[in-house]
Amino acid sequence: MYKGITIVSALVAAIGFVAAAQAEIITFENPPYTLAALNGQDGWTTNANSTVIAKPATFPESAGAQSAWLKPVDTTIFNTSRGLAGADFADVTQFSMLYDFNVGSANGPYQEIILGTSDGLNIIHLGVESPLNQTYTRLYAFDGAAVSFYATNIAGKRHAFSITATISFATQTYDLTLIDLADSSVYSVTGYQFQNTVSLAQAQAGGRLLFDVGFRGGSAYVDNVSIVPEPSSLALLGCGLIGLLVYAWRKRK
Ligand SMILES: [Ca+2]
Repeated sequence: MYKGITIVSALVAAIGFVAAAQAEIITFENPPYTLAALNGQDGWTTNANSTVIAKPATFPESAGAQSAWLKPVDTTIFNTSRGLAGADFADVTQFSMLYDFNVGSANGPYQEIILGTSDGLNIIHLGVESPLNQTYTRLYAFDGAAVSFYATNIAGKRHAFSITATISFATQTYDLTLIDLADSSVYSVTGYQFQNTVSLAQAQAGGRLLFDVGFRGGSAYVDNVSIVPEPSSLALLGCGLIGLLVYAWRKRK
């Protein structure tokens, strides 16, 4: 009886692990996007500055024929496009998306993607810009008040990136990998600090993926957006336990 209960407990832990590990990716098919499918609680919203459209021919390989198009209404001012609300977070959370941008040629155009909370606390602050009076385009990430550049010249390349970040609330850091889809070059940082101190509780209370797009030129497309809370170490322990039980059961037979 005791062994039976243990096996049931391990099974429950394993099921929990599988549920937590399932990635739900927003592919923006069948516009407008309305399905509450990301961890059962997402809500992609569009406003005057964003909509869901057919994927441009230049868009990188991704699921389906639709993408979210973030567009400027007035290229002389800062526009904010709100994206995914109610994202679920765990101690370790993986965020990924495809990002295809064109910053245009107006003075000082830039765009930013922010993964943060509804309280305005930024976890990841990632951007692309063509600095005023400069001829190059660069990618940057904010780390507190500082700005760090891990690619200083991406001009002349296809401006489409695969972005993956693994966020740790325990250490308040994230690992970030960008793959340039034009030439497969990889930019990565590890152990990068959150821009703001954000506890797991704060993120769970106000999780929101903001496409805070500072349009002063150009436009952007996003696709395959996912935020996946990774399984807890306890659930992993359950999986290890079930493996041991199966081994013991087979040995007895
Ligand atoms: Ca799509």
